[in-house]
Amino acid sequence: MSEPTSVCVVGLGYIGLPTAAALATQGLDVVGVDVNPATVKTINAGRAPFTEPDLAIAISGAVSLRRLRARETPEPADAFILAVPTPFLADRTADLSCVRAATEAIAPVLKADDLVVLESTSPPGTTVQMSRWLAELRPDLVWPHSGGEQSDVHVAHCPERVLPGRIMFEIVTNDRVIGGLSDCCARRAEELYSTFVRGDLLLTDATTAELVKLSENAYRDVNIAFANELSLISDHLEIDVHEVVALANHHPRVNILSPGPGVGGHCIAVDPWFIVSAAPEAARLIRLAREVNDAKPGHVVDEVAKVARRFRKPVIAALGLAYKANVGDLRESPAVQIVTKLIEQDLGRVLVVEPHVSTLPPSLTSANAELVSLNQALSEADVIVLLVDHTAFKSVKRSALRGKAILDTRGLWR
Ligand code: SAJ
Repeated sequence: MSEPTSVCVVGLGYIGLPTAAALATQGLDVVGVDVNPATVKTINAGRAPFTEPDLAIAISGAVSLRRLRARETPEPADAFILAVPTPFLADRTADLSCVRAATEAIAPVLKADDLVVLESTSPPGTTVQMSRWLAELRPDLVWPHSGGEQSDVHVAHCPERVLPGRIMFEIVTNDRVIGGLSDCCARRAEELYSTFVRGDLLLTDATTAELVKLSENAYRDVNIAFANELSLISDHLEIDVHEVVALANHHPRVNILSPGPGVGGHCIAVDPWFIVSAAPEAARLIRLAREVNDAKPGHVVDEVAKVARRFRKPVIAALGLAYKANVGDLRESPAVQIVTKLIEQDLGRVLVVEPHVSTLPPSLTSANAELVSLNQALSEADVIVLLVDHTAFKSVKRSALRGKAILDTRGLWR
């Protein structure tokens, strides 16, 4: 057994690329693989294909030192990390087609003593499934789901847990859970991650690691659902939920999260469903939390419509489109859903302010939403609905809001 010196990272998105950069920064020889030729070209030019603090500088350094190169197909390496998307299907079960495609891509270049780590957030049992798929493709090698400690190739799950906006910091400092298909698999993965992680590496089995990751996001979802349910109750009672939460949080053992317009992003709004589909009868609270959070954008639209009816031809300004504060990521964003529904309801002209993007997504452009500056929105709007607590919105002067109907879904202007 020897420490890995070369790593092939499959999937160069929000997790794979920072991981590749972190490994390369520690002096490992890293090849990153992505099916998107534009991503490969951008990285090989020393640039980052998306915005994340400190990523661009890490990529440019790693590429210029020839520690990191991007390719469209995998190359032989000591270790393989799969960081591909695992979205959900229409029935809310996991779509594992990218994991399957990644296993098919790496299978031809695998050899005895290699390590394969699945980082993608996955339903319980996926790492074993991945090992079975690899065994079908490479029957010449012994795999740990059947060969145990004696396997030729080592297979483990090491779920990512970094927070967008802090990825480059957390990827190094967070503790990591490593689930091996055997003890030996877990220890081999530990060796790989110890090259760049300064947090603790906690070893377990693969299915436990899979459920740990899903539980982390479901825990947050359930707690946000509690806050969002309180906001519905407070609206009903015509009191300010943000004041309720702030005052309740003065209790030494209470820490309610922040209510908002809904839960977005590609993790917290998705992962709890993997638990629900693994144990539908048992996962009652987790399912209900998802339903509460998914219903929140509709409630915000109803509230805006109520207020807009006070004006003859209202101009409605939506502040923020991103799924959360200070990022430009619009994936699964409740703000996008809300703006789309406001336009569909034809309540009036809809202005959108999103300082973190330069263009609106095509669905909103074709629906006639207008991307405007904060100043234009503040001067033209009758109704202002604050959807994202971007720092840029915090400093809006109270005088600029005078005379307008305000719906502050995040409590930023309390
Ligand atoms: N939100 C609220 N109220 C809150 C906190 C969040 O409404 O009090 C909303 C946000 O506005 C956003 C959504 O929830 O729409 C999710 O935001 P987030 O900051 O809670 O989480 P993500 O999706 O950016 O990242 C999460 C993190 N998981 C946990 O904190 C348990 C991150 O550590 C994971 O690595 C990431 O999911 C992932 O990739 O799984």
